[in-house]
Amino acid sequence: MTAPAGGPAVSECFRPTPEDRFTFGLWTVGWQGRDPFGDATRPALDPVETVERLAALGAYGITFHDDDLIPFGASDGERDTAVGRFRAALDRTGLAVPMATTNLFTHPVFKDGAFTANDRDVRRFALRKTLRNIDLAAELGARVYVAWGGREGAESGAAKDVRTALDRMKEAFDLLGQYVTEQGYDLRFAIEPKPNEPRGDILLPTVGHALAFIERLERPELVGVNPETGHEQMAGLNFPHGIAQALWAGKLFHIDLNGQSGIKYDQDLRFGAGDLRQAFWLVDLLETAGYEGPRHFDFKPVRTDGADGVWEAARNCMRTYLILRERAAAFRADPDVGRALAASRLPELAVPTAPDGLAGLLADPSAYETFDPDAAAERSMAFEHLDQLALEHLLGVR
Ligand SMILES: [Mn+2]
Repeated sequence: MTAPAGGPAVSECFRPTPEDRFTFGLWTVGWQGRDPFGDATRPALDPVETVERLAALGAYGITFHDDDLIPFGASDGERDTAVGRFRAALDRTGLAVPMATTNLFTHPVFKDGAFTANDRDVRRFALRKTLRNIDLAAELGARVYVAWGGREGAESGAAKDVRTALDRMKEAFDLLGQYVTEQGYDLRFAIEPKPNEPRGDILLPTVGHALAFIERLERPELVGVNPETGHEQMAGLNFPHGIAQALWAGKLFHIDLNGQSGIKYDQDLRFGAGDLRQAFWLVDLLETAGYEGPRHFDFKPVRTDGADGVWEAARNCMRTYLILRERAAAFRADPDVGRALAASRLPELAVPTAPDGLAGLLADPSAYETFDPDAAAERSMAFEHLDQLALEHLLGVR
């Protein structure tokens, strides 16, 4: 793509501003490179430095797990100091905290899960830990509270009675919903599905499972989903399709953007790495569907790089989103695309199938008696041309 004549150089385009609503988890840029096979390759980051750096890069906000900000087991005094420094950095930079979440997976106490641990004491502790951080989230102005149940699952059949575990999961979300209602917090929950890792199989493994679960809760209006690109793709699913269904259900409360190359371990690549075509369609969807929530990046800067790579990856997540936003807008504005969409009968999909109702459908001979299925089967859908137009816009040659 080329910069407009007389306009800024291409390197100056695609600079994020807070209006773009890009947010990052404290744990993302803060990832030290510790993996199951190797130790940390980078030193710990001070949350205050993270706030300052992200604000300077043009981000809108920052998110955190309780333990990212306040080390597990910290005294009340240590907690107040950590929160005070963080809050001062937010005030200084104007960075928002639109979302917070609970770490219910790192400490060994959560080895069999949190809300669905067989051990009842662990379930009660997990709820209290969550409620405590909900108070902090509300204080800092968060509107969404994410729940990723990474340890809610099993490696073997008899170890978890899944139907009973789902009863306990429902009990937990019903209590959380009661709490925010009674406290008067303007805070909704977003369940983050994931099929596996760290557990062999995790409960509520996909967007679809989570959407079905939410409808069984006492306060379903308070609970939506926080789908993550890589998590759906680890299950071989089409991420934009899952997002479209969440939007259709009015349940896309938050989104985790990153990259993943196919069905393998959770790669947490920066946004745009992995399946670039799905990233293009995702941005097209978010930008045309009226999604107004944060564009939250949940990724891990590659373990091979130092601090330079960390901040470059953060910048690149936002830059790639903005490039794809421009490419998707160019696709939608292209008159050739308009004609190709018409040839592929997309406008016709928006026409209700039987606006005259069941009686009209049954009384219409053209719907069955005189319908010629062979003739209809001969109509080309012309999808090939449409897809190539999209690819060429994505590649920047149109
Ligand atoms: Mn992930």
